[in-house]
Amino acid sequence: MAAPPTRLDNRIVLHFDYDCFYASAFEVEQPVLKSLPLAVQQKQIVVTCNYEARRRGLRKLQLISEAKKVCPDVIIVLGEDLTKFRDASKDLYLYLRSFVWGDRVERLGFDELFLDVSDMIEYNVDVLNRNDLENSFFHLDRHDPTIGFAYDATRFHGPTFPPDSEIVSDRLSAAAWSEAETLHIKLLVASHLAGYLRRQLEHQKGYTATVGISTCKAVSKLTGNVHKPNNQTTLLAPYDARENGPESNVIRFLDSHDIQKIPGIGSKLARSLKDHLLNSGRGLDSADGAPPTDNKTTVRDVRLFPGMGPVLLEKILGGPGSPKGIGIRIWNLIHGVDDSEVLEARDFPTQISIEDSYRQLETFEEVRRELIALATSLIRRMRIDLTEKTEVEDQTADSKTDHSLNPKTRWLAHPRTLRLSTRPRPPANSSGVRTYSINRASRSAPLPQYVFNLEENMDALGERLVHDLVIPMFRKLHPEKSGWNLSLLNVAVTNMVESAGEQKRSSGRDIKRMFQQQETILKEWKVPELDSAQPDIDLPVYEDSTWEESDEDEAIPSVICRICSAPIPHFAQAAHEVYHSAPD
Ligand code: DGT
Ligand code: MG
Repeated sequence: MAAPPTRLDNRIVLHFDYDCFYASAFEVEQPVLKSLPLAVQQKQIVVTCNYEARRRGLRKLQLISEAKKVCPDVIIVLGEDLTKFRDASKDLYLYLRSFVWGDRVERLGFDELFLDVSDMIEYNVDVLNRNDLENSFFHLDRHDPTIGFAYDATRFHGPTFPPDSEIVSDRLSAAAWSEAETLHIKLLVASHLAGYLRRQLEHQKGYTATVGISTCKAVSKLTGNVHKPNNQTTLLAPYDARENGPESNVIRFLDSHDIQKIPGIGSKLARSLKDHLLNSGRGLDSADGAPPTDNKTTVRDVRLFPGMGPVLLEKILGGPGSPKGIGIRIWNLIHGVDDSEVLEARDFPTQISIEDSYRQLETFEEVRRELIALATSLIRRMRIDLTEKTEVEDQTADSKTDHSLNPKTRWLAHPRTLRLSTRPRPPANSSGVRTYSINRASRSAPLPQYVFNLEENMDALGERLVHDLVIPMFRKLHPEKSGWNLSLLNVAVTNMVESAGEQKRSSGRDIKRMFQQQETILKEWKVPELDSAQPDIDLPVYEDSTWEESDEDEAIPSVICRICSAPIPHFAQAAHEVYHSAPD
C-alpha cells in the first residue's frame, strides 16, 4: 500500500451551513413562524422545512401532499422566487466576511461558507496569557485591543470529535498547556471564534448555523455534520498518526464515512470505486471484516484495499474526461488532505445573466417584448450587484462648513461585453416526440457606455439597448424572418473590469468602521423586486467532484429529464423525479 500523503495543517478553516436556510429566511421576516411547523414549497415538493416541522416528522424533499398528511397544520410558503434567499445569502456572507482578516471567504451555493481564519487564530494564540487562560480575550481587530470578546481558553467551545467524554480532560491546566501541540491550541481558540460568530449571526441577523472546524475545506465541511442544527464541532488533534502514539483523528473520523459523502467525491467517482471494490472482492480488510456491500463502501474500505494508492486510483478513475491527477487528489481526500484554498472574496460576480424559457416564441413582436424585459432586468441586476454606496465629503458651497457625508453610488466594475444566447426548439420527429436540445447559439458585442448612466430610467435603457444592439444581434443569429420556435432567450454581461480607484477592504484593521458601514453596504445587495417571470436560474450548485465556486449566474450543469426533457440541475434531480411521481 502506498504511503499516506503528507499533511500540511497550517490553516484553520471554518465551514458554515445555515440551518433550514429557506425556511429561516421566512422566519426572519415573520418571527412568529419560528414556533410553528413551516415548509417551503417549490413545485409539489417541500424543498426545506424548519426544525419544528422536522420534529413533527416532515423531511426535506418530501411531497407536499405527504407533508400535509404527516402534519395537517403545517404552514406552507412558496419558495419559487429565489430573490429572498439570494438577498439573505449575500447579506450573511458580507456580515461574516466583515469579521475575517484577509479576504479568504468563499461561498458554496446559497447557504454554505468557508472562512479561512488562520491569521486571526495565529495572532490570538500568540497573545494568550498562559497564566490566566480562563480570562482570555479574543482580538477581532489587530489595531484596537478593545474589540473582541472574552473567553475561557482552558476548554473548547461546543462539541468535539472525538466527543468530550473520550478526552481525558477537556480543561487544560496551564502546565498541560505548554505540552499541548500547537494545532490543538489553534483549534481550541478557533472553537471560541466559531461560537462567537454563531451567536452574532443569530442575534444580529436571526439565522442559526452549523459549523465545522478543522484545517481544510473538505474536512471542516464533514465535521460540521456531526452536530446539527445550531451547533458546531471541532475535529481534535492529533491529525497525523504517531508511531505507538494516538491514532490520527482525521483518519478515525473519515474512515466510517461512505466514500460518496466525502466532499469532492461525487456519485460518479463513488460508483467507479464501489464497482472496482465489489468486482475485485479479494481479501478486503474492511471495518467489520466483511466485504463492502453495494449500499455502503466506506473510506476505510477504499483506503485499506490491497494495492490502494494514487496509482491504482488513477487507473480506476482516470481516463478520457476525468481531470488530470485524479488519483493523487482522491488519495489525498480519503486521508483528509485537501489543498484547495478558500477562495478570495469577490466583490462582484464574473458575469450576470438573465434568461427565460418559453413554450412558444415565434413572432418578432413577441421576441422584441421579451428581450426588452430581459434587458431591463439585466440592468436592474447590474445596478444591484455591480455598484456600491460610498460616503463622500460634500464639497458644495453651502455645506463646506459642516463637511457632511453624502452617500454616492459608484460602479465597482464595468462589464465590457454583452452576450445574447438563444436556444431553438428542434422539430418533432415522425412520432411527434421532440428531442431536447441543449445547443445554444450566441453572439457578443461591446457593451455601450450609456448603460452605466445611473440617472437614466431602467426601462428606457433596456429598450434602447435592445433597439441598438440586441435586435441586430438577434437578426444575425436568426436571419430568417420568422418561425424560429425559440425555447430560451438569455442576455448576459461578461468580461468584468474592476473600476479604477477601488478601495480594497481592509478586514480586521478597521472592523469598527465595517460595523458602522454594515447597513450602508448591505443596502446595496437588497433586490427591491424581481419579476417572477424571470427565472434566472440561480440555485446552488452541488458539484460532483470540484470545489469550483458556484456563481449563481453561471451555467449550472444539468441533466435532461427522461420524462419531460427539461434540463434539471444535478442536485434537483431527486426532487424532480418525485415531482413526476406526484399526482396532479
Ligand atoms: P439543513 O442545512 O439540513 O438545516 O437544511 P437546509 O434547508 O439549509 O438544507 P441545505 O443546507 O441542504 O440546502 C440549503 C437550501 O437549498 C435549502 O433551504 C433549500 C435549497 N435546496 C436544498 N436542496 C435542494 C434541492 O434538492 N432542490 C431545490 N430546489 N432546492 C434545494
Ligand atoms: Mg443548510
